[in-house]
Amino acid sequence: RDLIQKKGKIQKRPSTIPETFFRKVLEATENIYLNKNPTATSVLDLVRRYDGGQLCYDHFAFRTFDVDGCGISAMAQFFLDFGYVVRDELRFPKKHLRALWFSPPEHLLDCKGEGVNGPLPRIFISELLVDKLSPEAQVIIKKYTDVSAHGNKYAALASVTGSLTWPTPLFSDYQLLARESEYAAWTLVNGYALNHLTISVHRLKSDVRKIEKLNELIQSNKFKLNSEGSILKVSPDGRLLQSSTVADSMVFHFAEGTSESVPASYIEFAERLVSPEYENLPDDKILECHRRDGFEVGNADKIFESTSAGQICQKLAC
Ligand code: OOG
Ligand code: NI
Repeated sequence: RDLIQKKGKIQKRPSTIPETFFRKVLEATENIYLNKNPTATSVLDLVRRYDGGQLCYDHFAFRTFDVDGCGISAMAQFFLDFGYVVRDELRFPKKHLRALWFSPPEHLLDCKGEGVNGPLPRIFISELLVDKLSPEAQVIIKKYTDVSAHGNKYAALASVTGSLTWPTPLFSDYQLLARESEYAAWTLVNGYALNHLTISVHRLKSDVRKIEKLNELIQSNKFKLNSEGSILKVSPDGRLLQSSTVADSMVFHFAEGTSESVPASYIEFAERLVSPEYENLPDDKILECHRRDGFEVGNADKIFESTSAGQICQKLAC
C-alpha cells in the first residue's frame, strides 16, 4: 500500500537516526535473541570457529499482527527512519500472511566489519491478516492489541527489551490461536522479538560458503534443520538458496500462572549466487548488489514452518 513504491525505482530516504545508535539497537535486539535461543548462539559459535572468525548477516526477520496499527508499519518505522527502503511484497494466502522486505542504505550494504557492525542486513517483516481469521481468533488477538493502544509505537523497544507490548497472554488464548494459526500463537507470546537472523553464506571464507557444505557441518554437529519440503530451499531461478534450524523452545509463564513450553526463534542460512549479467566479473569485484537479491515466496512459505509444532516434534522425536 502506501509503503510500496513503483518497481524499479529505489528511492533514497534521508536518515534521521545516527548509525552508531542504529547499530546499538540491532546489537541489543541480537543479544535478546541470543540469550533466549541457545541453538542460534551455538550455531554462530560453530560457524565462526570453523570459518575463521568474521561473519555477516543477510537479513533480520520479524512477525506482526495486522490490526490496531501493530502490523508491518509498526516494526518498519525505525528502519525507515534510519534510511531503509521498502522493496517488494510477498503474499501467502493459505497462511493469511503478507510480508515486505526492506534494503539498507546502499553504502552500508558492502561495508567492512562483522555481525551487526558489518554490512547491514535486509529486513523482512511479515504480518498476519487478522481479519481473515475466525471471529473467535480475531476477538482474542484484538483483546491484546486493543488494551495496548499505543503499544504499536514501541515495537523496536519491545525487540531490544525482550518484552511484549501487550499484557501477558492466557494459555487458553494461546491454545485456541495455535489450532487456527501457529503464526498467530507464536506472535502472541513472542511479540516483536527477532524471529530469526540469517547468516550470509556466500560471504563466508572457507568451504562452508557453499550452503550444502554448511548444512552438512551444522547437521554433523547434531543441530536439526527444518525439513519442510526439503532441507535446502531453492528459488525457481536457482540463485537464492536457503535453509534454517528448527526453532528452540522456551518456557513461557502464562497469565493463569502455568508455565508451558512454546516455540521461540531459529537461525537461517542464505546463499545468493551471482546474477547472470555479472557472471563474468572476477571474484574480487563481486559486490552484494551483483547477486540475486530479495526473497522468494516458495522458499519463505517453507521457512515459516521452522517454528511449527510439526518441525519441533520431529526434532524432539515425539
Ligand atoms: C519468516 C519466514 C520467511 C525468508 O527468508 O524467506 C523467511 C518467518 O518465519 O517469520 O525468513
Ligand atoms: Ni528469513
